[in-house]
Amino acid sequence: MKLRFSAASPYVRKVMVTAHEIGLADKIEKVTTDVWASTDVTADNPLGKVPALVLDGGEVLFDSPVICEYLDSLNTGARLFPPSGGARWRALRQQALADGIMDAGILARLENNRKDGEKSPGWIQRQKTAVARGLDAFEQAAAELDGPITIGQIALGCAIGWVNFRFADDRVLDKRPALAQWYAKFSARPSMTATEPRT
Ligand SMILES: N[C@@H](CCC(=O)N[C@@H](CS)C(=O)NCC(=O)O)C(=O)O
Repeated sequence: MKLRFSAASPYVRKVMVTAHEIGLADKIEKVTTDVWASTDVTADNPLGKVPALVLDGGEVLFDSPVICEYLDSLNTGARLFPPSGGARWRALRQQALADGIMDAGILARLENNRKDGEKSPGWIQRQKTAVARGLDAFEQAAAELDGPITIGQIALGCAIGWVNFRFADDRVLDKRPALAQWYAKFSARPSMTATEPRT
């Protein structure tokens, strides 16, 4: 399998953490792709985004929730996507919220990178407030993070890791003690230490 890869992308990291957790990381060939310069990523993903996973038969999967669920279908151990019931909807909701934190954080960062005079402080604030509310929701429901690892926890670990990487000065865990405690443990997993974000 070939993965359109960026070492800074939290969505790509979700895929790689998932692959490590189920022992498939060495089956994935990384194709490093700069989405802002690439001329051929759209051949694999019409949206021009990473991650995209090219299967051995040539079929392409995107985006990160679809790729992670595909990898989990190859998993011979305990499922990262609980198959049914309340556990499934909880994990999917957690994944949606964590992915939304990434989405809002990236929108804030892209806007902030625009030239002075072109950027909208109000838009940046709106997105950063969404990040903060998302993290607050996880803080309030931190007890739900106990239990076997799921895609919800993986997505949250990657979201927090990315926010810490790109917005280190915000120190988002300082005022969220339950989340800080959970993240200290989760980020020590080999799947997380092997995939730390890099520019
Ligand atoms: N919903 C997608 C989001 C993927 C995404 O936004 N990736 C970023 C890199 S972190 C990207 O490729 N951006 C390029 C663009 O927006 O044109 C997923 O979960 O995979």
